[in-house]
Amino acid sequence: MTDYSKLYDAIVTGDHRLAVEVTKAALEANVDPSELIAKYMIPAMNEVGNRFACNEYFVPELLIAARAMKASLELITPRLAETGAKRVGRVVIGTVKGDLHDIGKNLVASMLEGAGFEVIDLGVDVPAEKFVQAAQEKPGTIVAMSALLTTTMLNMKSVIEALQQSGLRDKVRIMVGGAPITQQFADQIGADGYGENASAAVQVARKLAAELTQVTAP
Ligand code: B1M
Repeated sequence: MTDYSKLYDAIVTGDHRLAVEVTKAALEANVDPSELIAKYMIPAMNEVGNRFACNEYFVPELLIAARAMKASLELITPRLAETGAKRVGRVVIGTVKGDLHDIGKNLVASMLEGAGFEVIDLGVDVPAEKFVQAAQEKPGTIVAMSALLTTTMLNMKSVIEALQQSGLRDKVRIMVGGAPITQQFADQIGADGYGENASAAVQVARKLAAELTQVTAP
């Protein structure tokens, strides 16, 4: 693959115009969009996070880097969702209450759509009741939660408890993910699956959708 490292630089420096320009050029050259994400875009956001952690970057820099990342993803995600795969299940996805990070969640949502899932995106800062309501309206759903903060990851547990209290726990499958989440944490809070990244999330969702088919089979 041609070197598109300018995309990395554009995101780290928050240059959204350059990010769009390089992304367009790469897509015109038929570069695999997943490779652009894995090779340049996620490493760029990690670098931004590192610079933030050592006080080299502050919130404004995070915001302009996120704007560049999103500008590029806007061009890429239609390609991810364009596979024409047949419907394999339904996912209700959201970033949990108190948490505004949505880049990873959006990426997971697009990859799931590309894999044939119907995706209902509840957005960010989603309270437990909203997940419950969506699960009520759409039985046989995978409830997918994202969290990026150690302070908000525990809200995933609240959602699981709320689903239990509403009598819906057995009718859905629950998957979790996000930078601070681990398999151990997922097991601790009683989730059914954990995805380390967007492609792992698709594998987990496929497995959970197959389980749901058995649960809802006559
Ligand atoms: Co925030 N932030 N941020 N931030 N931010 C982090 C998460 C942080 C690690 C930075 C750092 O300190 N190094 C840190 C958290 C520390 C902690 O909790 N221990 C942090 C902080 C502290 C904060 C604020 C508190 C800063 C402040 O205000 N002082 C604040 C909190 C706001 C809030 O949410 N209430 C804040 C704000 C922001 C912005 C709004 C400025 C911006 C977000 C913009 C947006 O999303 N629209 C932002 C950003 C950009 C980041 C970093 C730099 C990048 C996040 C990102 O988009 N990564 C981040 C540092 C980092 O992660 N290295 C950081 C790229 C994305 C593709 O990866 O989201 O991990 P990620 O998603 C991955 C996987 O995790 C997984 O798949 C994705 C694709 O591979 N995945 C799932 C995600 N969800 C999944 C769900 C699944 C399965 C897999 O199943 C359901």
